[in-house]
Amino acid sequence: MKKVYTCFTTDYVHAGHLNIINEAKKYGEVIVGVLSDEAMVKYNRFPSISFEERMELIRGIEGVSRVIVQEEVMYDKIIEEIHPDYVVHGDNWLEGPMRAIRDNVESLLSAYGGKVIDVPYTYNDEVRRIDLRIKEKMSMPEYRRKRLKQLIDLRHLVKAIEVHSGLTGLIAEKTVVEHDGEIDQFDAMWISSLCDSTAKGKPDIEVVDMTSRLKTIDEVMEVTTKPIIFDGDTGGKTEHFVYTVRTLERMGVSAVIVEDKIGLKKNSLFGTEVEQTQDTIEHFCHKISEAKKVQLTDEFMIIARIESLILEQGMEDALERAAAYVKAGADGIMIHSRKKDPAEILEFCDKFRECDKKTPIVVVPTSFNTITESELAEHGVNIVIYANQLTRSAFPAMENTAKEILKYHRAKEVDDKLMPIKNIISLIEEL
Ligand code: SPV
Ligand code: MG
Repeated sequence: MKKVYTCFTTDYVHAGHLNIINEAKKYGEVIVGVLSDEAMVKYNRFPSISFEERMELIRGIEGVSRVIVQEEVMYDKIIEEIHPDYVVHGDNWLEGPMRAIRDNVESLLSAYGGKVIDVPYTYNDEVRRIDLRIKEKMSMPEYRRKRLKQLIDLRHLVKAIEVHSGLTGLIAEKTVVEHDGEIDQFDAMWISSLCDSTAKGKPDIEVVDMTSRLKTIDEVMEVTTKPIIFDGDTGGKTEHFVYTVRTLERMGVSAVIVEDKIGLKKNSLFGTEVEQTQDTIEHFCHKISEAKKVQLTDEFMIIARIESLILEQGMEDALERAAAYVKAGADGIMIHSRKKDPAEILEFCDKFRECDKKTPIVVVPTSFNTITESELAEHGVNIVIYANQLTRSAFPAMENTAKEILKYHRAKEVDDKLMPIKNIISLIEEL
């Protein structure tokens, strides 16, 4: 009997999957691979049920003879292992980033005469409804909140991008690329104080009040499922910060990053060019421990941000603070620098990791942007935040469009730089 292989990334079986199995059966014995959580997160979305439950779900489909694990998005290992005569997949992989997976399968199979079978993808109301329900479930606080911790365990490095609106949220949620045979997407979203303030035309000095910041979170949450890391600035007074933590946790935010500055906060990238005051270790530890006391789940994370390198207080100070903040209950450490050279960040990470193997490290490589994600991960970094690049790319594009319209007294000259009207309309899905 011929071997037919198909891989599922689903947590719900609908008519489309049954159709694939029925087609596959026509060619021989059907083996179904279930994509591991790690691979699924990279390629598709976070599963809404456990890996074991997903295996069980597929075992229950009539006509499936064997269910196995597929550890990687690309099929090299699995094809080597089972040597199928056919690989069956929905024809949705003929387009977009998934095309690279199909190409990979086709070239592996052609080496020994195997064949790809593309089955017409099932688009109907039931499939759409199920997709929508899963997305809605994933956006609920009880599913979203814990996701950051889960991702830290699953992913070699968690990648977050800045968002400050529904639209930027959609970019973080939906952008998937294929590059050099790898499929990738962002894992999480960063609600930056700089970009949230900039979007409102205000300076990054905690002048945009918490009600407004929470409204931004709500807008983003409405249209996304990925976990949120909130830039909590200094957290304000400890007595106020505890309320912020309670609210963020209830909303389903996964983490707040709170920085060890006090008084009028200015953006860190100004460094010592402006007056900024670092909090005392004792006072900041008290802020962390009071906030940890009000937290109701163990899913929410309070990440302490150290400004010693920004304020030129030296490596020893940064390391001393890191140890103290972890002792006070911080669930992670963010270390920041405004140097172009990543050396001081890497030195911090290496030294911190000598004594603390577990506490997650977060970095924001805005200035030290030559460093790659894998280099950061090698030095023990767990979360990388691209903190402002969406805003910085949108602003010049919009400004240029405004200038061109003023120059030519019409919009024709800029039209070829703009997203077609049809695309902007279809960017937003309707319920
Ligand atoms: C932000 O994005 O608001 C940050 C990171 O806090 S930084 O601007 O580098 O201080
Ligand atoms: Mg900020």
